[in-house]
Amino acid sequence: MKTLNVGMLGCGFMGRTHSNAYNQVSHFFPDLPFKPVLKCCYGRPEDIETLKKFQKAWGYEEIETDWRKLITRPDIDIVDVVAPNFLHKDMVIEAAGAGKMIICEKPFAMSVAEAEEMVDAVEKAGVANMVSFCYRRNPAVSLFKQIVDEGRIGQPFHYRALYLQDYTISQKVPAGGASLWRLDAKVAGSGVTGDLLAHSIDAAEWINGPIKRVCAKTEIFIKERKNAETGEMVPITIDDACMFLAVFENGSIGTFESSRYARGRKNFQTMELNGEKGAVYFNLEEPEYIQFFRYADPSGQKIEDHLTGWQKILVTNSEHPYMSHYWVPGTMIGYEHYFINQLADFLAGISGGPECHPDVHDALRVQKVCDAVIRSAKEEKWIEIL
Ligand code: SOE
Repeated sequence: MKTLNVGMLGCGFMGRTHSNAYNQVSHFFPDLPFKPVLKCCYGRPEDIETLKKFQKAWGYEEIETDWRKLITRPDIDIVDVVAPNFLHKDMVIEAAGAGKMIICEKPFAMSVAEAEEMVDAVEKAGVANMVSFCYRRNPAVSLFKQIVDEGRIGQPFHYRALYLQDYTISQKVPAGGASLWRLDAKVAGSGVTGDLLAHSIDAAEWINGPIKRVCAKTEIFIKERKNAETGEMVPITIDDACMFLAVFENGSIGTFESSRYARGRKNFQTMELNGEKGAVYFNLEEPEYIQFFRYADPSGQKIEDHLTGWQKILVTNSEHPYMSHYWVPGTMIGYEHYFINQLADFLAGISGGPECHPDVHDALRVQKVCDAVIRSAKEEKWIEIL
């Protein structure tokens, strides 16, 4: 087994999910020819105590408070970008320039212009890359895609996605700072559109093909918050909620809704596709199930009769995506395994296996839809995705 040294750029929530994946991947995917080594992790000098705790918790050999130094170290093979969004562009471009393999968290960039620069740099460098849209690697979501690819839905008519949370309802929640940078437009780029709908858009385009045009409405419910670092009241400019209509290239139409004000919803993500021959539904609150309605078989022969209903399929059998790598049928895996699965796909890709997606090109597509959504809401009109 060849070792691959990882440089982790960030030590927050995503730093933890990615570090866990590097530690676990060889246990569950022992046939991969690579073994990741957690070589060095980066955090800001002002976060040194957090960084040291992070190092200890996940087993990094070293720490670094200058990310540029970490990227240019000759012993680093993979640069993993899990820092706040505004840093992605420079980190990815410098990592590409240094010839490193790149894994980058979503949203890939703050804008299409940034994403295009990043794609150019990665293309020029010809380095292996993956953008982390982790929900694709939930086995039930992968099975959703498989059902569609097997022709079991037929002509698609409706795609419907929700992504709802409720953690910003209180006026007392501050903006900015280490844990709430997602509310600060300069750091996050956008609100729920880049943070949550990017996941829904990635899944939708993966499953149902490219989105052609969108028409959106966004809202900011609390217009001012205290900045966590300065204590001053600051205007809030990121979208707290966003709804948009979409037209797909395959002729189907979609609705997407996201909010951080959906009381009772913590990380509620659903997707449904209704077609001529069948329909599929996924709900992240029951992450090991997929629901499937069969009207006709792939040849078009009608199956529906007086006993037909929605089938609730427990996606834990060894023939289901990824599940042969885990426990026995009927036992569950969790959120952290989506990151292990995506890392396994990345490592398989660099070992001559199937090309790993989503890559920077797929992420640029998602960024184009996100930017069009924000623009559509601002200009109150339909926007074409070019
Ligand atoms: C916070 O809103 C967050 O952690 C997102 O940044 C993730 O992408 C999402 O999957 C869970 O919620």
